[in-house]
Amino acid sequence: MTTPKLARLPSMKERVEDTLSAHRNELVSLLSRYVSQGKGILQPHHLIDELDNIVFDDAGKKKLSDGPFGEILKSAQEAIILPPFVAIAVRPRPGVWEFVRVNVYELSVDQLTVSEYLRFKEELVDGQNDVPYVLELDLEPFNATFPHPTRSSSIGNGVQFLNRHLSSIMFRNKESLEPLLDFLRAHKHKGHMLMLNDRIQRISTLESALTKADDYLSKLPPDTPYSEFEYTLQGMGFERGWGDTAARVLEMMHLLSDILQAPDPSTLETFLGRIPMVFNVVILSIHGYFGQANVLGLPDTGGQIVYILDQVRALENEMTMRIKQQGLDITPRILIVTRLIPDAKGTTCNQRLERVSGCKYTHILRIPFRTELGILRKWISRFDVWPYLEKFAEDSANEISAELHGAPDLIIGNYSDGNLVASLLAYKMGVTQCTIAHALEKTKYPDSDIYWKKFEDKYHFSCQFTADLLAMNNSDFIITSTYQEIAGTKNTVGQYESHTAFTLPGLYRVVHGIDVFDPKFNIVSPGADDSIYFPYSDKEKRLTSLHSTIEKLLYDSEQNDEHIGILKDHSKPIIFSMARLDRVKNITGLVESYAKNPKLRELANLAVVAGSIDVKNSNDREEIAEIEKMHSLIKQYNLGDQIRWIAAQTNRARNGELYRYIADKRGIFVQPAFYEAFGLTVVEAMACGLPTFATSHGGPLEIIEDGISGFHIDPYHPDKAAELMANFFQKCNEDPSYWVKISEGSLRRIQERYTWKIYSERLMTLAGVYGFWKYVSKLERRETRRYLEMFYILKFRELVKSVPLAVDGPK
Ligand code: UDP
Ligand code: LCN
Repeated sequence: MTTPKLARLPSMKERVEDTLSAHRNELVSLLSRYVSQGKGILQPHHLIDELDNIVFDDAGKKKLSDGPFGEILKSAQEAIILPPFVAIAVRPRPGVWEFVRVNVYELSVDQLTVSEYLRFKEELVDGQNDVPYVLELDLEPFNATFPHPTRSSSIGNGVQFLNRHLSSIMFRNKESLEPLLDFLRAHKHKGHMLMLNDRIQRISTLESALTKADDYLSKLPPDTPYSEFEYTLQGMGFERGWGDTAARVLEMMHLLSDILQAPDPSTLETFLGRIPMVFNVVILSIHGYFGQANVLGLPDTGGQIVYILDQVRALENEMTMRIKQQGLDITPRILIVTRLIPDAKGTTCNQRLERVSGCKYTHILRIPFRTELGILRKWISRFDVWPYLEKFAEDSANEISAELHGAPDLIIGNYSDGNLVASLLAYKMGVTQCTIAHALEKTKYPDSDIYWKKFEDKYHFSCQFTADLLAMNNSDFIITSTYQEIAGTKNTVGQYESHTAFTLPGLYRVVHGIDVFDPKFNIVSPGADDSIYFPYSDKEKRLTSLHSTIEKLLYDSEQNDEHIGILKDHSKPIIFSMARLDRVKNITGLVESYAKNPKLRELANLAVVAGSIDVKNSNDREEIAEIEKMHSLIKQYNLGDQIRWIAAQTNRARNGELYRYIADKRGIFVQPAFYEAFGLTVVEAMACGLPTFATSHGGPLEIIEDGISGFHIDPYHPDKAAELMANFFQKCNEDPSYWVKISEGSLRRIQERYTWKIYSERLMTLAGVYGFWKYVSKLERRETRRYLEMFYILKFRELVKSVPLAVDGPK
């Protein structure tokens, strides 16, 4: 019998060549149109649009678009045009890339490697350049032996994959269980052994000790406290950490027995998640005003702070509960380490230590930016912090050790600056590192890699992208709020994915910067504090006492620094938006699209909470430009009696009630950003039951199910977005139950997916599994880390020198 041969899929090159022979004229006509546009980058919609423009009969076009080349075009992410060449970056599915180049004059086709493609792309900037040695960052060889999933749908489920790998490969025989035994014997707290003592040296001893303990414990009443059998268990080789009662100890021991006999992924995850490993956590969030009051909406001060303050409350509860259930009498500690800003503008950001309200064991520890010139007194933009971070990391290491009387067990970095410092600290202290990006800037600014020099003065992306690469590779695990943050969607590139391969001409070329299939990636979404963001229909909890100040904010006729504009007709529903007044948030875009749609202006009013109203109150360059634009739009479109512009609001409880007040009036929330990494306001509005229209560029695409729990809008098609809103209001006028239907859809979505309880359970489990993985992947990825260290020293430190130090004005 002959074995049937598997048909080989045609390569990209073959597919283009096949099309060239089958539809030569059509393809040449299309490619010539690309080339005629001259040197440059074409975006996916340009590529497809040109297909419609070729002068061929419909059948010819259809053949081309349905054929193999059409498939390539549909998954093309960009094309580089350097006549006579067209090079196309094709992404058949999330995380998978191929590159092909056609010479349109000679009709020849090449398949390119990443490196060749990037080199070709560099010609856009550098012209033809034959330098044979360009620095390439390539992390692939270090990760080649690590296990990876291959399906795009597995991306972001790292821990499940790792558990499957560990239970099938690592624990396949008795010898391979040794690392688990070593790991259990390694647990100590302040010099006291936890889990196992010296009596258990071998797997076989562990097995028999577990049997003995089982016999003994199953005869005790299940709620017998640990202290009553502590000495007996100690004699068998067990120390504290298994549980607080006989029942819980037994349960934990059964999990281990099961793993020793026949490990399965979910038992392993539960067991590792319950081992006492995390008592002290350090969370780094450096830039901005990190405070508990009067800070939100200030420049660079937004969701990250809300996220962390909610996160620590949930985490402290989870840690306290787990430690108690582990039968330990240990007080957890969480330190949020941030920048101390002496000129604190009426906030507490000039205090060294501040307890977090609602927490017992969590503090904000502030450390100033220091240089040879002394301490920096003023706030500076997150784009300018790079020269301060190394010293900040050193100072933090000392202060953290003093506060915790030792090293933490887990370090969590936030945003590019926090993640870089987390990498320096975790490397130095040998601690498990978790990375949270919140927003990677690269995807927010199109072509900010290839044309990085254009952005450099304002944004210093050369430092930021380098820091991001260092941190994401140094980290033991990465938490993201959505799938798209890692690997995008079928048609769009993910934030992490955009760091896979790119080039910074003149600096270095990244050929394998990150692998989105790496099992270090996990989607763990944040929630919204349910004591502040609860449904408008929850009558008992409503903060009606705040309604008079809310009404003043919205309708008071006084025009001042806190609000301008008037909502003349109080009976109309309100279109509401709230964001920092950054360019990317596109609040001005919303105002313009509202202004241009008479039907929408007729049906609803517009109220936005954003930034400052007077440029005098801002020292942020982007915010100042947006403030000026807001004023000019209001004037140009004569919006004075249909818009209310309210300055940044820092009172969270009142903001919560404001969302609900808007819901009472059957309004909507709009998030119009050009790009939103996640979008906490979207979750907040939905948690209050306010129908939400949010950008399809970024996280909200995943948070909202279009037409069910809200609506997607495209900020690049503002007229369509305005029309969608107008139609919504019209439909609600005809049938008021439609508003309720969408409102209920939003509430359901939040309860199912976006809660802090789910988040904190997951995070603690991940800390356990990755702590174990770090321990058993023996070399602790040391090769990668040494390579990254070299890159840090040779490249990052040099780049930082080009960022000017800030100068404090007169006091
Ligand atoms: N926020 C606020 N007052 C403002 C603007 C924003 O309290 O004037 C809060 C908002 O409620 C949300 C956070 O700041 O909790 C913004 O988070 P989001 O994720 O929407 O955006 P980011 O600012 O992090 O980019
Ligand atoms: C930063 C952002 O830009 C937002 O999209 C996120 O919601 C926020 O951080 C919290 O992660």
